[in-house]
Order: sequence, then structure tokens, then C-alpha cells
Amino acid sequence: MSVTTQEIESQPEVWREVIAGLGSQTERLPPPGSRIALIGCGTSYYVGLAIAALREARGLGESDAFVASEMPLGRTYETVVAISRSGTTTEVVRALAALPRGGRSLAISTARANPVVAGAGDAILLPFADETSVVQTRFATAALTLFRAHLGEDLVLAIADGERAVADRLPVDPSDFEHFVFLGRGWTVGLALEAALKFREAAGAWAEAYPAMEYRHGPISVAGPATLVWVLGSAEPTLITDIEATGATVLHRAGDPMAELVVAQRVAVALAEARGLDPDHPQHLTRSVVLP
Ligand code: F1P
Repeated sequence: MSVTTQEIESQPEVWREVIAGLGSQTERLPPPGSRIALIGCGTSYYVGLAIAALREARGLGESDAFVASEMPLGRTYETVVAISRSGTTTEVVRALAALPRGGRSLAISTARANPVVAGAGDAILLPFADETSVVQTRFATAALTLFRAHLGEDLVLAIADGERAVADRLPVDPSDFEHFVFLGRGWTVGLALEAALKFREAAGAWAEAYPAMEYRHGPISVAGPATLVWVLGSAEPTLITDIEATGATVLHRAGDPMAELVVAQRVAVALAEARGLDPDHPQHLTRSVVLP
């Protein structure tokens, strides 16, 4: 079994551990009503995007998310949250260093001794969610779980769905498809982007992601019988009908979207293995991007 698979399967347990430790971290996390920005790269950015959408939709304060290299200078946030598993990603370190004085910054990472934690005013560490794999899975959902719980969500059902997500038979054989599209709305846009990234990273697959309502505005023209469109979260019935009319297969299942992301991670690994690739050694990728 690949290390990536072992880390994917550990997620429900990791989520429980995050929730168990939340009490001691609450005062570090941004209070309701404050204006925040979340920054990160790759997976960590997509997690930030999901958290920002979730927080703002719950009326808990204006929340933006930026890829760390594109963080606008000159905006004022009460807290900037930097998400980084490795804590060594150069763009995140640089963005923290460029923040105006006076604001709070909070790192979400795995270990105390790293440049992102050193560059932030405060840190929440999730060492039990660290990973050996290049391809991130459990650190991402652990950071998301931290915020979902902090935002007041009861995650009992999400964890039960997560247990099923790691145990059930896969809902599709990915070898039946050549093209993978993930769609989401609100906070699940970030999850859709992350699921597509897993397919590219682990399986070298042609994978895209869009806000669901955007899909008919151009990208649907590429869909056909070799396309799997996987909807995370809610979708309009007419959208599903329009996608099916292209000959594409639509996967849209009930349950918690974070648990559905876990299923997508497993399918990405299955696709990699079916293609003779090693999901633990993705092409052209390093565990963190450290620039000279
Ligand atoms: C961010 C990241 C990963 C990506 C790749 C390179 O890392 O961009 O999301 O999959 O492996 O690094 P980090 O800042 O969260 O450590």
C-alpha cells in the first residue's frame, strides 16, 4: 500500500484529533466579525479558499484567500492566516514578511521550527497531521477541520462520512475516463480545485475544476463520453442534465463534501496505479517549493 493511501485512510482519525485539541487553540483563531485573509500555495491555498467561503457564508466576517505570491500589498486585515504543511514554502514566507506592521498573523503548520511559523506572530501546530507524501491529503483536511469546528460546525456526521469514504468501494473506475472535472459552489469550490489538483499530482491526469455555475460558460464544450464530471456539494438539476447531454458521466453523491474529497483522493491514487505510476513519487514535484 502506498504511503499516500495510508495517509488518506488516516483522515477520520486525524479529524477527531483536531477537534479534541480545538479547545486549547480557540483564542488563537480569528474571532467572529474580524476581517481576515488566508494565504497559501497549492493545496494550502485551496484550503484557505474553502475556509474563507465557509466563514463569510456563516456571517462570521469578511474573509479573503490569496495565493501567497499574489497577496495584495496595502490591504488591512485583522488577521492573516498562513497555511503551510512544510512551513518552508518561499512565497508564504515572503508574503508574511511583506505584511504591514500592526496586524496579527497566524501560521497553521506541522512543526514549530520552520520559517513560516518563525515569520508569523502566532501558530497552531498539527504535527499529527504531517505527511511523508509529496501529495498533500490529511494536512489539508485537518486544517479545514480545525476551521470548520471553530466556525461552529458539528462534524460528527462528516467524520462518519469520512469513515465510509475510506472503507467503501470506489464509486467509479477511473480508467474508464480520460478527462476529469470537479465542480463546487461556495466553500466546495476550494474542494473541487483541490480534488483536481490531486488527479494532476498523483496521476498526471487531465483534470480541471470550476465553480459549478461557471461550467456552462465555456468549459463544458470540452466534455464528452471520456469525461467524468464530479460535483462536490450542491448543484442545480439543469446543470446535471446539461452535462449529461454531452455524453459525460456525472458523479454527484450525498454526504459531507470533505468526505467526498477523500473519495476523490482515493480515486486519484487508483488512477495513478492503473496507469503504472507511483503516487508516492509524483512527476516534477517536490514536497515544498523552496526558491533560492
Ligand atoms: C504547498 C505545496 C503543495 C503542493 C506541492 C508543493 O506546500 O504547494 O500544496 O502539493 O507539493 O507544495 P505547503 O506550503 O503547504 O507545505
